[in-house]
Amino acid sequence: MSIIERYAANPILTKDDIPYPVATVHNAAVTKMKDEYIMLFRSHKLNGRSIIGIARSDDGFNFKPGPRPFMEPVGVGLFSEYEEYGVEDPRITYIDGEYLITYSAYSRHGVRIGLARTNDFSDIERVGFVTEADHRNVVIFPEKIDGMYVCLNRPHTDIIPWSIWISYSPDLLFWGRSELLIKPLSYHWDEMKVGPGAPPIKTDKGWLHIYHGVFSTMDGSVYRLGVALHDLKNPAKVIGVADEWILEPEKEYERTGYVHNVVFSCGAVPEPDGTVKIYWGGADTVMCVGVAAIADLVNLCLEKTRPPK
Ligand code: M1P
Repeated sequence: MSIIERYAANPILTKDDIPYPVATVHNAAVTKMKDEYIMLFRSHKLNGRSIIGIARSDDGFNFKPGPRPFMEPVGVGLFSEYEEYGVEDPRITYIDGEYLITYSAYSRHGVRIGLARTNDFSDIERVGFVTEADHRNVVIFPEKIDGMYVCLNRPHTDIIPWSIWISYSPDLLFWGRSELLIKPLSYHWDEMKVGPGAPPIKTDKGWLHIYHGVFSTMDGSVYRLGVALHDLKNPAKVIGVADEWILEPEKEYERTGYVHNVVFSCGAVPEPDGTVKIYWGGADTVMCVGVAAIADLVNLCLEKTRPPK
């Protein structure tokens, strides 16, 4: 039996549900605002560039998309220069009474991470860029630790493999004290690259972090999901990285699409009953959800581990 139970009616959102023209609906952040689930999803427009849409749900499974995109590249100022090619792969963190949204901003200068904030998902304010090029996959912890904001991130580099780093900030804009935490492992399902997935979830055993790992094959790359556990007081201390993946492309809607063989998560919602709803893009084309017991994911990190680096 799989550690994540796929929702029987997956995919939960596709391009056919969206009331404006898009080619894909994938890699969505999801959060809860009071009792409502808010999803921010990435879509390729018909010119191949990405925008971010919004959808809402009462139960976390049935989502109704909004009538228009939520975030598109802006046309003026600093943001226009760095978002020119599109905005992608949002993550949402609720902290200090507001929702922070990190997203990949693409331009002729590469990819870097933008930060926006909102109180209610009706308006957003763009705050700034929190990395230079080339970075992707920034997830912010939902609590300050020792007075500092904390994030996991993933620089691109050809010198070391794409790895998961941690950084700290006093004000959300200036980040530093960076350290490499988790590297791809040779001849392992994540040997090509790893990257932060959903913002970490607080458990009594540590911060549970769902990440993605990539394996290169003669038939292209395969994207899977894994889990790691970070110390609650010092998240730079990795308590355990599970040796086995928790989800791989198995269903037709994960194996075939815009990019084959991809499951990619940008969001997970912990529930009061000890389960977590994990959201992932299937084949960079559709949105899916599954449910896991948080204790099972934590135990996997503690009982079947591989070295973090
Ligand atoms: O096509 C699979 C994924 O490829 C990239 O992922 P990464 O950040 O690991 O390089 C991104 O383009 C991601 O959006 C996409 O799902």
